[in-house]
Amino acid sequence: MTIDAKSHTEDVTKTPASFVSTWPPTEEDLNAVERNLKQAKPVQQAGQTPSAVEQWPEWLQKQWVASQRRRSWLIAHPPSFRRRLFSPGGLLAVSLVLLLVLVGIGMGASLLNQRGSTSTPSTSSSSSSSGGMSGMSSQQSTSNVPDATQQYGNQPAKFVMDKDGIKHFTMTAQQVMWQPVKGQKVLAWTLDGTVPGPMIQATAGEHVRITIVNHLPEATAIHWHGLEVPTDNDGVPPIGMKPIQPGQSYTYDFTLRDEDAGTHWYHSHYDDIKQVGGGMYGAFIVAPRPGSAQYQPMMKAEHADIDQTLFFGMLGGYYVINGKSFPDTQALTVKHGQTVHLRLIGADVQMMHPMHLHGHSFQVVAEDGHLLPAPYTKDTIAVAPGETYDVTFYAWAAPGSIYPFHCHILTHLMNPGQSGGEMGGLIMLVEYQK
Ligand SMILES: [Cu+2]
Repeated sequence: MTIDAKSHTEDVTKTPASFVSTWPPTEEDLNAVERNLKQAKPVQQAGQTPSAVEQWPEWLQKQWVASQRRRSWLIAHPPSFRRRLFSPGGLLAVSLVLLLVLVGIGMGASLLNQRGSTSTPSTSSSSSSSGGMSGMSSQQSTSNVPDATQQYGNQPAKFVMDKDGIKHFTMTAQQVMWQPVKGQKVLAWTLDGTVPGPMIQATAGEHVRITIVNHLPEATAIHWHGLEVPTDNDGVPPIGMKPIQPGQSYTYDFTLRDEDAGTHWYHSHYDDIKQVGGGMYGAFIVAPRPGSAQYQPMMKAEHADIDQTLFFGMLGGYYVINGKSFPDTQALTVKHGQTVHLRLIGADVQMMHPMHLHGHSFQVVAEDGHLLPAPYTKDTIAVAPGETYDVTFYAWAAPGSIYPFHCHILTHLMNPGQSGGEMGGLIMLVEYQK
């Protein structure tokens, strides 16, 4: 308190005045001071501020003025008014007014909610621009964002062979308007214009270069999730690299180790909630090197007639498998007697998705790309953000059979604007050819 007093004292005292009993002075102290002043110097009552008060430290004078103002308010609002206000009748009147106001606010809010939940996402306005975390990212006008030219992602990543014989991939970070379901466009943050981005396929032991060209309106960086690369290639600015600014490009350069064989992925590691939640990820599949310790076991465990990569996440308020919501998710077409290898990847920024396959059990053969010493059998597997699972199953059923593969958090089986009776979100169908 003395520090406080000092900082406010300009010219008079640096210590508490003797006429106050507590420090800082209470209202009672100030009243007592005022009474003393009245008794001692009646002449000065006519003045605005008694001269004794003028000699006080400035902060004490302010308190005195404040107490004077409070007193004049009390005079303007006599006790009878307050007594009426706090009488049973007065309280009843006040509570009635409050009740009416609250009911009014509640009705307004529920009207707004209704409007929000029944409207479908706008096809071109900023309301569709909030990415997977609606409300968390800043709004952006999407009028200049081009429509996606491809309907599906997971296409093989393009590469050239550099003069030194090294495989060199190039991907362009760009925004597109993407349709999770036909007719509904959402703003997507992509690599090469698709959700998921291109699939990088390489073999352990290979040296790769990957150039990211940034055509986004903000900086970015790509992280190689699950690969044991040097820190300056890990893609988490400011560690090891600076963010790739709009208009700039950056080339990652690393060698895949034998231990990197398996199902991995890449994703943005800059403004991640917006960029990963907006679709900026893709598969990084590393085949085992022939002759390595991983080769025989992996080829045996993951051998299948069908090899499919599935990303689970959210995009612009939609629950998506490979960027699409049911009924627009791509069906998995199988023939009776085939074996199927699914690479499941958790690309959601906050939720895990327990994926359940109807009519079949599957073998979990690898987790986070690494082969399990002993596969285990399940029909539901929770894919948490960041995880990958390799599962295989035998297509035993009769030609023409159809089985759903879906998230078992049932609120994830709806698209914005759908009611409980409709199906959407994280469902895809396994369809047997006839
Ligand atoms: Cu889910």
